[in-house]
Amino acid sequence: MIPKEGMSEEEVLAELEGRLKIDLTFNSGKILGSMCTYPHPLAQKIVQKYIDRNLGDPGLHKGSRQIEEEAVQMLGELLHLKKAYGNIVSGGTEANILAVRAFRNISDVEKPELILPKSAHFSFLKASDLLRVKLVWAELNKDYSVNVKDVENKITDNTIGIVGIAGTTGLGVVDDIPALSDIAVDYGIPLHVDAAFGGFVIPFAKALGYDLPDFDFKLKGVQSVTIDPHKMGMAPIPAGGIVFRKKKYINAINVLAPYLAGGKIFQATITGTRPGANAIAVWALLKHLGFEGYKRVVKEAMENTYWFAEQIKATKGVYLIREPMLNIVSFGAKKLKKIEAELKARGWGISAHRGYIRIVMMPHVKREHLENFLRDLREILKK
Ligand code: 0PR
Repeated sequence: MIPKEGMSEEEVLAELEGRLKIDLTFNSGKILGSMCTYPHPLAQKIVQKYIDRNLGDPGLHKGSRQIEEEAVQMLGELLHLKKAYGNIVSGGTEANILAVRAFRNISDVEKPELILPKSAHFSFLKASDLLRVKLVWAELNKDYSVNVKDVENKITDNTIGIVGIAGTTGLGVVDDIPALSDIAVDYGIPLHVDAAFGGFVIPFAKALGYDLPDFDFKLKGVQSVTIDPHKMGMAPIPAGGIVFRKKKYINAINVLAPYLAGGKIFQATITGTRPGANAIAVWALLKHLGFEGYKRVVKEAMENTYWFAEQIKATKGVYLIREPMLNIVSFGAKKLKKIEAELKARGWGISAHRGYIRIVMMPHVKREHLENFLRDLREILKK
């Protein structure tokens, strides 16, 4: 209820402090199943400072718009693209919707179809519903990567695009993007790579010597990539990234906003009014951490991953779903629902809805948190 007379600032803050106690926080060490993390301190400062910037009206905030462009450009460079087109958006969902929208709009197909792995994130269901694009699901191999042969078999005259995933939501699997790219080139169909999670992991893991397939614009068939700063990029929510190889994709989704401060401007994003502060924070983190800074973050995450995977293998009653490729470890168990409930009762922030429990080694996840978790898990398994 809205009070007739407003409460004092202290009262409001005190009430919120009490009410929000039930939220889990990233620095409690209890959130192990999330793809978000505590935003980097520099990003927090920036959001506070530039909280009023609106990228929906870039004529007012010209500097913010330039910074957004540079952030997109840096994401492009990270993904081996010299000139990038795209936006810092609200998240992976919006980025994926924009890619499907661009692919649909440049095609002249009447009954558009999109081929995507069965492991794809549910954001594509939203894209399909909004855009009236039929989803054609490709089978997975035993290792949970997409079956490329099946993708090829499912291509028809109605195919407007193919999706590959670089870091699946459940298992962190990187599909065989080079093979998907070859098919995309052969058939003249654009390939979208959903690297919402993996985009801020794979380039650094590769530099650390981890053996991972190419997944980005190095591959000719790749026309767009989703890469989310608000996941492993440590940016505050909302901060997603969509990068296109060519301007024609942006042109295909641009909408004219004729009366704004900047004169006739175009918006390709779903959202109109949108936070400049978050895009500025992405720019700032890329500049501040640099390639080596992110590499250090990924190094710790990958080391925790392999250590934790070994611990799971050595624990009776649970089993690894597959060897980790990125910093995600998922494990199964016989009485999974019961184990999940008991872990949750002990305050662990995990989820187990796909037949396994997923642990994501985000930057806030430290070795001691994993040790505490394992202690609880082993106790529960002994019961
Ligand atoms: N693509 C992939 C591969 C994803 O994993 C996700 C989200 C998306 C797209 C969509 O991104 P947005 O949620 O930014 O729109 N994956 C996480 C998941 O579903 C999202 C998440 C994040 C869930 C934090 C829980 C959480 O605590 O698991």
